[in-house]
Amino acid sequence: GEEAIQEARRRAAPSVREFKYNKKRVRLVSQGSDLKDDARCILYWMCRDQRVQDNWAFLYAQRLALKQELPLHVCFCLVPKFLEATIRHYRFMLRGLQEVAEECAELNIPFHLLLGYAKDVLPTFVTEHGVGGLVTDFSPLRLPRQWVEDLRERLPEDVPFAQVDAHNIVPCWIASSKQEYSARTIRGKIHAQLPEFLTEFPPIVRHPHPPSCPAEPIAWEACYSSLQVDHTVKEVEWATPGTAAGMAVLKSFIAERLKSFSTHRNDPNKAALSNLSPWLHFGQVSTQRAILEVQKHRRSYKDSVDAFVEEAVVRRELAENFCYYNENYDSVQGAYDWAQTTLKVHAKDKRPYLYSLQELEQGTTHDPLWNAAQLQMVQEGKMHGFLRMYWAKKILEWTRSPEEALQFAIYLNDRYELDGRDPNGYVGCLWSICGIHDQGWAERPVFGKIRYMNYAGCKRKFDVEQFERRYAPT
Ligand code: FO1
Repeated sequence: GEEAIQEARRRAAPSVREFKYNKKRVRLVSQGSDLKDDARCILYWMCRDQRVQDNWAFLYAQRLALKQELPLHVCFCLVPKFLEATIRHYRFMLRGLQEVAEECAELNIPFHLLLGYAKDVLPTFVTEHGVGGLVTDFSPLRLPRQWVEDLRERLPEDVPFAQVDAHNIVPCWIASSKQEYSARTIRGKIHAQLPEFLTEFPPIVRHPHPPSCPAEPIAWEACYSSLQVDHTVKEVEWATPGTAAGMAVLKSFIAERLKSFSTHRNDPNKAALSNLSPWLHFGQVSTQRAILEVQKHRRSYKDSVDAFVEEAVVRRELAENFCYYNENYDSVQGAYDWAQTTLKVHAKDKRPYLYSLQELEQGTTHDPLWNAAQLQMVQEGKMHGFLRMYWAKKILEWTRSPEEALQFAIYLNDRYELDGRDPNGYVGCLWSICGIHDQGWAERPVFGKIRYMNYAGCKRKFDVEQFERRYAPT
């Protein structure tokens, strides 16, 4: 069956020893010294890419360890809070990490769950374990970039520290060296580099050099008491955390939904989406793996495969590019001049409705479609992609200013969506409210030249009432 095929593929894939690793995926955070001959292990600080297989950062760390004939350790630094994340997100993440820890144990690689920020816990860990090389993964967001920078400043000077973009297919800093204007300007750059980077992964192998000390057992339930997060936003039932469950969703997407992706992905009543974003956000499933698997069906479903590559690669990597090169990625100042100007011109326009954050959060506006979308997000932790645009644009229309609209949209997205707190989320909100990566449209009240969407337009596209019936207030 499928497992035997997977196993055969793993055996056929070149091993990490003989594999020619593309060093463009790697950059040095700090040089270290060549004289580190007292090294006792290599450490992968896992952060964004929370999986064992299909992970270029993990592979780079194992490769270093094999070359130097050293044990390999993996750690994760659990921070007490992260943006608007709630217990919904932490449980999803920690259950996934539990699977990572089990898989690491089978591979002779100790996994350490460290409580606190990297800068506070890793310098001691590095010294005590004799870490001779540190590898981490990459996120373009402000906070994780600060974590890396803070650690660099406190790390013993002789320890080389490398960063690998394990999330993107084309590494973010290679895809483009500047902020791209739109999908049109980045698409060609991404596609030109796919043959080089969209390659099969070698497997992480059972590590031949045993650790000098075994990993201390992890008290998974106890670590929840270190968190300072809201416990009222509950876990969702439909999304089982972890790589195995995420890979099963990928499989069901290919078997059941891929065929209608090109035709029905904008219909919130149809099951046509991959639904992978929670697992992709936490790195439990690699986007590159998803693309490699989906592309095998290009002969049967060419339009769907192309549409999926456009969304999962081009649009996603455009979002990474925006956050990486624009320090105002989550504020109106991040928008183009034309958009900031047009929003200012219309700042005093009368809003047809004005809602407070609480009214929005509870889904008690006059618009049953908007309320249903909001409830879908609150109850299921995932709003349909098409409705995300409508949802955010109405927040612009119904709040006092674009600044307030963006603040509310990001707050709600980060608090309820399993895939919130992600470049895609910020870019989605800025696209809807501030016209980022979009063009100017016919001028109208409140929106100015920002693209407008309305209820009547939705009605033309899908059965709005069917969707509204699905999400009644509880
Ligand atoms: N990464 C960590 O290294 N430690 C954490 O404690 C942590 C919590 C966390 C909570 C919610 C969430 O959405 C992501 C979280 N991440 C955490 C992952 C990661 O830092 C981010 O997903 C990326 O940096 C986003 O690009």
